[in-house]
Amino acid sequence: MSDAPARDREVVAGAIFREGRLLLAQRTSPPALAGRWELPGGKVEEFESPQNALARELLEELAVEVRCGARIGVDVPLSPGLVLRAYRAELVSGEPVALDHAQLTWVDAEELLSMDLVDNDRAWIPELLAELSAL
Ligand code: DCP
Repeated sequence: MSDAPARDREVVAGAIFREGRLLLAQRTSPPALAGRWELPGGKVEEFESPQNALARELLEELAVEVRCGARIGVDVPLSPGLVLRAYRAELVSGEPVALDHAQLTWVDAEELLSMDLVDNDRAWIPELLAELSAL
């Protein structure tokens, strides 16, 4: 038995920047989130690192190989014991296609502000805008 506190399970989301734009993906489910836009990602599995989980999820969802980079923005609590975190993701190979989403789009800073982002991801808008403005 360990007295160490249980660590939060993590949902990872990837911020892929290219040529001054950020990749957003439109959700198909659940009904409450369908049609809204997010940074693509998913749940880290047991015994998996967040970095490997991000690479796995983006391969499954977008058919691309990415290298996981630095964290971006705040932790977003989803439920007790579950936290959502964004990471920069560098495209290594492949062109993103929507295998799991309704569609994909590349947005600049102005477009990001006009998108119907899922509420959780709105927490990262300041850092995403700062990055897009610097590109
Ligand atoms: N989520 C979010 N913003 C993101 C990515 C995920 O708010 N950029 C939320 C939506 C869900 C939870 O995180 O409440 C898990 O996301 P997914 O359903 O996309 O992840 P999985 O597909 O791994 O989960 P499951 O297989 O359980 O559906």
